[in-house]
Amino acid sequence: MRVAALYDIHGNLPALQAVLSEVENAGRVDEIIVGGDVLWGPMESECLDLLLEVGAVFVAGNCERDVLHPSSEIDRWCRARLSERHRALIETWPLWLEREIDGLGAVLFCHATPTDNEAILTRITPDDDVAAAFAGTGAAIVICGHTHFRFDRDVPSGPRLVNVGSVGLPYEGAVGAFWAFVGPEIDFRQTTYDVERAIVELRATTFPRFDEIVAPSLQGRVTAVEATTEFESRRGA
Ligand SMILES: [Mn+2]
Repeated sequence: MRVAALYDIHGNLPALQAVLSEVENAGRVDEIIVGGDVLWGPMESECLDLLLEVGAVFVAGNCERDVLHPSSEIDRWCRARLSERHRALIETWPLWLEREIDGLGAVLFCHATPTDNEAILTRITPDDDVAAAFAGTGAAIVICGHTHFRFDRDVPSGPRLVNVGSVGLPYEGAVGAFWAFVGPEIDFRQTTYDVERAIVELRATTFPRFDEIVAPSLQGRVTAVEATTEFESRRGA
C-alpha cells in the first residue's frame, strides 16, 4: 500500500486543507496516516473532524496527552474545545502503527519512538542513541515527526529514520506545509498555502500566545538549525 504521512498538524486548518487537496488530487494513496499532534493549536477540533471525515488513521503524539491531561493555560484552552466524543476517541489512539508499503517493506509510523512520543531525535542525535531508541522493534524504516523539521537518516545498526516535518507548525525557516507520500519512495512534500490569510483566521480563535508561538513558525521565521539546537539542548538536559 501507499500512504500520505501527515504529522504535527497542530490545529492549522488552512494548512491541512491545502495538504488534503494535494493528497486527493494526486490519487495515489490507500491511507492517510496522521502521526500525532493534531491537537494543541488554534483550530484543532476542526482539523480532527476533517480528518475523521476523510477516514484518516491516527497515532498519538505528546500533545494529545497534554491536551487530555492539561497542565498549562494552552493545554486547558485546547481541551475546552474538544467534545466528549473527541476525547474518548483520542484516548484510543495507539503509539505506533505498522504498514507494508510498496517498494519499502514494513514501515513503522510513530510520533517520536514507539514507546515514547516525546523522545528527542534530530538530524544530529548520535547514531548510537537513535539505534538504542529503536532497539528491539526490528524496524528497518521509521517515519516520525515531533521535532517539526525534516530529515532522512540511515543509522548504522538502527533504522532508516525519516522525519516528514510538520504540516501546521514547521521549523524549516520556510513557509508551507511539510509532509510526505510514503511508497514506493519517500516523497517529501512542501505544500504552499496563503500563510498571511491563515494567520488572520487562526489568530481570531484567541489561541493563547499566538503571535509568539504560531505566527513566527508559519512565516518561516524559525529555522531547523535553531530548532535542532534547542531540541538537542533539551535532550542533553
Ligand atoms: Mn508537535
